[in-house]
Amino acid sequence: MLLTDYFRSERDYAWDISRQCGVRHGVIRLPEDDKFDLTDHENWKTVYDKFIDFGIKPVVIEPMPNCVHDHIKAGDEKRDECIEKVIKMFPIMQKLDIGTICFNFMAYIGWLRTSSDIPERGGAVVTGFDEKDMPQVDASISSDKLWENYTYFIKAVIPYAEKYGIRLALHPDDPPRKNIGNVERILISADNIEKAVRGIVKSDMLGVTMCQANFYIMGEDLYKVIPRFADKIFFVHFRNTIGNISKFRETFHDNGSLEMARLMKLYKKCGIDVPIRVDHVPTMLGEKSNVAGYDALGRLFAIGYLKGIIDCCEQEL
Ligand SMILES: [Mn+2]
Repeated sequence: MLLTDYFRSERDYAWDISRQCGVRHGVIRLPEDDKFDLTDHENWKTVYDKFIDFGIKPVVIEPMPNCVHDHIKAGDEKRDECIEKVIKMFPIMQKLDIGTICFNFMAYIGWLRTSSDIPERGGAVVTGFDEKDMPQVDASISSDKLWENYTYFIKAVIPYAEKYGIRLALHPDDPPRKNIGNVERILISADNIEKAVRGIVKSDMLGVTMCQANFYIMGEDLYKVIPRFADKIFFVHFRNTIGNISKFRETFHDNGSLEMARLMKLYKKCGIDVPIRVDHVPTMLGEKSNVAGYDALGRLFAIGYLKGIIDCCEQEL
């Protein structure tokens, strides 16, 4: 497994935490201001060089930038020009040797939690979801329309992903519920994800981000799902959780329902050797939360824990 971490494009405290923990490869979020042109190599190079100078080699783009992806998911009048922009990202990524992009297909609402101050071990706090507290949503889209928009997008971009050798790693919906109000969701079961990555086009460039906790919350058996998608897992979100589709919360990486070391052994047994990063960490004592789930101290523990498990699985006696 290739140890990575998630980096915003402007240097912050988390950059130093990761670098000091020994992370050398980055999952990077591209700048979201209007000045950044997704289709311009020089714009990318400026961001890329900042990471290289810091000692981090970018290997994954996450997420697909919302400025283009939102229109593609909604299938609105800007969809085609946005797809053109996505296609123009691929040769730039190839030149910079960034081989993977993580994308989702949740329209209008991204990952959703209903609270961010649930007590975890020793007074740390985590985010969680409870269907009783589901927010009101103004937007509306049907699952049929989403499948149609997904199919349109995949058919348009896969030939170029193949031409430039870019792997598209589809992230499951979070939470993987049938709907949030009138916004339906489609990537909510292993069968639906199978259909999305094998049933529409056949391509070695189309696969899955194995966000472990989401598959668990779907009610899937990870010990079946990971082998089933072995050839399609392009990227792993190493995440733990407690609960079910109605009510769940994040945990410290060693304190949830998923058996993290066993899962790592399973990836190895299945020959899965891809970028991996920790996901959704607790906010710890004294930390002012910048983005709940993505604070620095929780990552410090999570990265060390992940690194230890990787070493333990890779070093033979
Ligand atoms: Mn995830």
